[in-house]
Amino acid sequence: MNRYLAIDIGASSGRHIVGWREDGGLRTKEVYRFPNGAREEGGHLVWDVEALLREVKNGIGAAKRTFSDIRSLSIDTWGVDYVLFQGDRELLPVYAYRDSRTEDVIAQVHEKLPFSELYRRTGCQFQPFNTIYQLYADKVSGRLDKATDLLMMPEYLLYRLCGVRAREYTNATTTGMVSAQTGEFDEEILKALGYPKSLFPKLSRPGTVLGEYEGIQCVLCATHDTASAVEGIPMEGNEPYISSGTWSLLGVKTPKPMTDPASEKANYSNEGGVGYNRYQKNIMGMWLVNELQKELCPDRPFGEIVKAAEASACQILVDANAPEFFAPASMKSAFDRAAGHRLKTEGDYFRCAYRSLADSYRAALEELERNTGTTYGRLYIVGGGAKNTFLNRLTEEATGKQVIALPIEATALGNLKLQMENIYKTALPAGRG
Ligand code: LFR
Repeated sequence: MNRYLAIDIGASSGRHIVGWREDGGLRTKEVYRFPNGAREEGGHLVWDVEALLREVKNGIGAAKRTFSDIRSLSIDTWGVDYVLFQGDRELLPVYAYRDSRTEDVIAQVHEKLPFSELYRRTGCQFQPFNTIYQLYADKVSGRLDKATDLLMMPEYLLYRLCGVRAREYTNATTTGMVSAQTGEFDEEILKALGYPKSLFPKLSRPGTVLGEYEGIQCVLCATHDTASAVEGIPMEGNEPYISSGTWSLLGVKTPKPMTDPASEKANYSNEGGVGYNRYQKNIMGMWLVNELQKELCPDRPFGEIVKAAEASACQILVDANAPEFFAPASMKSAFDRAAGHRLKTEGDYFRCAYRSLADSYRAALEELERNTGTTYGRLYIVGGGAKNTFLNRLTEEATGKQVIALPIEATALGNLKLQMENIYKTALPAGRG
């Protein structure tokens, strides 16, 4: 039997899922799961990449103990974050995207390249944490001068397994520096911002076989987790989707990037897919709920939280995408401020969060339909958030669409799909070791 291992790491947890073909279908088994999160160090939010690598290896060990016939593996993670090498192997501290270090440099980037120009070139939505801004903070602080190489998070983890440094297309499109026309890094952008060209070589496509770790082939999947999620949705026709996790990514597949002024105004992104474009938008997602839970009732199971939200009569809606929710010291206070007064019960906070999310899905879908000129009947929801039947009902009511909530690990499925389709290709010499 040929089995394949998907390692899917999100900002708050990671999982190892083994998949194989059986009886004409795809069977999967989760073999390992671990928590993830940024921690504070020297006044910054950082990722502990060595700890992540240990977890990646622990999970591979668990997979091998469960199955002796694993043919290949791949890793996907959240987008935008990267490691900088200093010298051959040493890393500079690895910052997490919720760190505030880009605040002061965004205006400087836009002075050199106005956002409209960037959007026209890349189609990448404005997010204060896009790699393009993080790198400018590195430039200003002198870190970029010290950098000998750059890899995005999943590329780094794969490199540590198989010794091959590759740059993968779907995740590169989250940097805000990939040309919507050519699908490669935009040299004019690099030049205008003074980023060394040597850090941004040619991109590899999902499906490239890189090398080997303990007898298992290491493959590039669509290494941006959302790209893998979209690839993993068993969809009939082409309908909008929400990949619902820490973020809710709402979008639709389009043949090509759409970089017109209406898309820019709606702040829709164009991110790389496997043979298509993802026209999509970041919505704050379960981050709101998870942060409220941490603060209000860390020990309460989610089932009870949802029940309390259902029982509440709170009718307040807030703008779920307001920057105040991005990294507040207290999520509870952020809700109080947005509501204009203190909410009364725990249930009120969660109801407000869920209803506000559903309302932001409605608004984003309206923009999507207007900009694509297409009316859709259905909305697919995948990821952890798809299990929340209360939120699914609110979403159906708010959007008027038929919600098809699939409680599947779509990201892992997409990751596995690319491996299964490409494992028989010969290994490519994909870069420096
Ligand atoms: C989802 C995701 C989003 C990206 C955000 C930050 O996990 O990858 O697509 O905008 O994380 O990287």
